[in-house]
Amino acid sequence: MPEYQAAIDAILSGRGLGPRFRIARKEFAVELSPAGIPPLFSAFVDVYLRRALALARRFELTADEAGLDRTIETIQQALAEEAVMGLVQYAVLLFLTHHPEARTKIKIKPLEMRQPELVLPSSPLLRSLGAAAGGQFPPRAAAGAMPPDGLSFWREDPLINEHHEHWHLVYPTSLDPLPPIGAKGYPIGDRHGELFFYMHQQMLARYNAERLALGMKQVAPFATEPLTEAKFKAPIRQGYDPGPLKLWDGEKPYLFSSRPAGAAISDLTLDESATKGPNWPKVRPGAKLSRQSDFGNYLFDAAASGAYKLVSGTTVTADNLGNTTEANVNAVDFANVAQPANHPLYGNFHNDGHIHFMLYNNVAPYCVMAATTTAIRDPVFFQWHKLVDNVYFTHQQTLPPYDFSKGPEVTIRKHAAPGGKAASIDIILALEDQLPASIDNHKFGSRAYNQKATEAFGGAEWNTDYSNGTAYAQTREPIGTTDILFTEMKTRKINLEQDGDTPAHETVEYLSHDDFYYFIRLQNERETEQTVAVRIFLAPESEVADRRVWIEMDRFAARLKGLEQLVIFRPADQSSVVRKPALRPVDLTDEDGATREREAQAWCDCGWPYTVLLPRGTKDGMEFRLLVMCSSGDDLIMPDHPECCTSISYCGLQNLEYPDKTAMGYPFDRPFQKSIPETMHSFNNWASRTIRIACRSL
Ligand SMILES: [Cu+2]
Repeated sequence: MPEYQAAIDAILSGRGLGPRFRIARKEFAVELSPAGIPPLFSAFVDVYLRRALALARRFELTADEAGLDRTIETIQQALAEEAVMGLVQYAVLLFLTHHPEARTKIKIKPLEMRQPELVLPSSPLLRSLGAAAGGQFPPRAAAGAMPPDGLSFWREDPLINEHHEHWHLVYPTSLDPLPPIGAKGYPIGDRHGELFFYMHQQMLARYNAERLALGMKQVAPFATEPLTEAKFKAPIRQGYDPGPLKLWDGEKPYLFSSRPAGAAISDLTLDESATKGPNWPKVRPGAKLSRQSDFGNYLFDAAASGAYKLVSGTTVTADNLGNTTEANVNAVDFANVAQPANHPLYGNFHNDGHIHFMLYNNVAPYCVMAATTTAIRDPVFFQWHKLVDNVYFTHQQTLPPYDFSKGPEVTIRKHAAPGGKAASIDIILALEDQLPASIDNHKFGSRAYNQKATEAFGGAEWNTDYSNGTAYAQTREPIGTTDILFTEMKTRKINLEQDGDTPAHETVEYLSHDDFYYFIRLQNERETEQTVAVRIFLAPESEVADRRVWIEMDRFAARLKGLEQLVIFRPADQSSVVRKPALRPVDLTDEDGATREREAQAWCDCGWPYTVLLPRGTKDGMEFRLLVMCSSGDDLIMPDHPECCTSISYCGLQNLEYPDKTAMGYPFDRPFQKSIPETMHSFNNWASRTIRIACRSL
């Protein structure tokens, strides 16, 4: 087993493979001439992805028939044959993500250990911190976003980038006729298209919370409707220079190009077929920006009208619209032809966008938008995805509002607070250091402890307001509560490839937060038992009326006995959006990065990093609205074996249906009958509370 791991580590990192694969670090500084660079794999390019998926399938068959030893040989052989840099590595990642046996025996190392050169900050440490601290931006940095905006700490967070990489591995843009769910091969995940939209929408909501904290507006879409060629060709105000970032794949280092401020994208004219790459104008349906803008308009038409006018007989759903926008095998115009320029009617809008940005001037090497591991570093990623999200939003706006009056008969108490804010005595927060290490000799984290802790807020204390104060367990241990959550900027070292005996590392800054816990009080108004789906969301207080800013924080099922007054104790690290096990700073600072938490791997390793569960907030505390709403327990059916991963929000369940029957983003997935603030106040099964998030290190 360790041999497999070493072999795979070497393949995925280029390390330890002998001189052929080793490039002295100093050579990284030499920019290779474009002609000397082989084409780079991009998961946004269907000809490549199709090949990677086929290769992953070959590895899977080999593993099943001849074992993992033979699979490693097959991988080595593929490496020797493949001209496109990184393609075999991507196939290996797909194989390791999806193959049951390989997944338990071989770990995919964290991105920053696998490809440390790929997570380097674009500009030296603390530039973005300095920006936020002074409330003004530092002098033009040597690299990074141009002009700098103080958000590189977030866009360049190694774990957020790894999340994005990993999500696209779990939900690859499948391009071939698919085996049914549960069968071998790489079936498209259940509700893939809808999840594609939703996961990226949530990234935007989180990005916008960071922007608002810095006094910026929400991110603007790359272009507005109606889309035109001229709008697509307009200069892009903000550029991006990846700085020292480089990709090490096989034999050569790969330096990403930068995209200067004010540059524009253009029709794709580059023909890389001489280096075994694509002839871009031939293979991309949206190679011409006039086509790309048409495709976008057709998608908006479909979203607004509910019908695909170019394809008869299919009604628009969030799922098929997501598939068609991405675009993948379940796109409504997928022709199932083995030619690269598939999707003749609605184009390959989202993927072609990535290609236009990675090759904005038709000169290789590519910009960071080429790779799922690096794309979100570039501010234009969010502008592009805001446009993609506008397609989703346009569809959602056509849906009839929900009738929330039929919600489950549970009560969460709340009241209005001055200035349009909200309070709720049933949404209680506690920080780690406010919780006793043990209660009545029961250790923190034990079932008995949880039981005792919840007793402090129930029974005779049911009506007491613990928004911010101290409750007492029946054995008198104090439990503090809070109305403010804390974040912090921290640093850690990334170990780079060594040059001879000299260890090399780079310090990265990253956002983290204090551990926190929810105590949620729910009153069952029914005399009979019922199960409810508890949904927790967070939004910047100033924007609560905008349904697009709500960030999903958690989603779980709770069972209430008849007329029960239930207190739920819920640690934030159990969140359904978070990748498990939750990684804390202590798990990230280890010199070789090999803590038990980091090595653990299952389907659960898909999800949002725990360190960035909370937006950073501001020095003095930025106001946010925390919402708890209960919907019918019939919607959220989690499999009941304990091994089963609960990181369902962005990942669903492997080879199973997505476990929540409601639309993704529910209840924010469509217009509201009344305003959102009014709705939150109107129903017993909804409550919200204004809290603050303060960053200690600003
Ligand atoms: Cu993506």
